[in-house]
Amino acid sequence: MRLFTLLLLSISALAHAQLPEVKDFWLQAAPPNASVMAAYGTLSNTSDKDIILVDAYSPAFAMTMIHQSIVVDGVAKMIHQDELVIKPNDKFTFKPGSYHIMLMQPKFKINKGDEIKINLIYKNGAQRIVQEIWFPVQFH
Ligand SMILES: [Cu+2]
Repeated sequence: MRLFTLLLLSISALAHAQLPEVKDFWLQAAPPNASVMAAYGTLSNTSDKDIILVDAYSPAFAMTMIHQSIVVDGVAKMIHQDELVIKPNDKFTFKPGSYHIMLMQPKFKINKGDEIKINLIYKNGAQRIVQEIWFPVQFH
């Protein structure tokens, strides 16, 4: 079923718009009962058009947001990102202390070695395109 869905998504994606290549995604393993986790990885734009990431959603969490961590006057803050633009032949990396996919309120216990799904949502004109990715929970 999962393979079938992926194939279907790949085919429809090719027909409509280019999706980035997804590389090295991982979810930082957290202590039991942690209410907040973060995912990291790289999106590569191998197309000749901008790719615009506007949202993310994981069925394993109550809320998902795209954030950038910054430090202002010695205070750490997280800034919500409305859209991230990946230029043609460029890549974008989510990494600790910088951009991350913030995952809040897990719906079940998430352990090291689990595979978690996130849907990345891209904007293509008025259209929204979904890219479903699976990646491991691990310590880095
Ligand atoms: Cu955050």
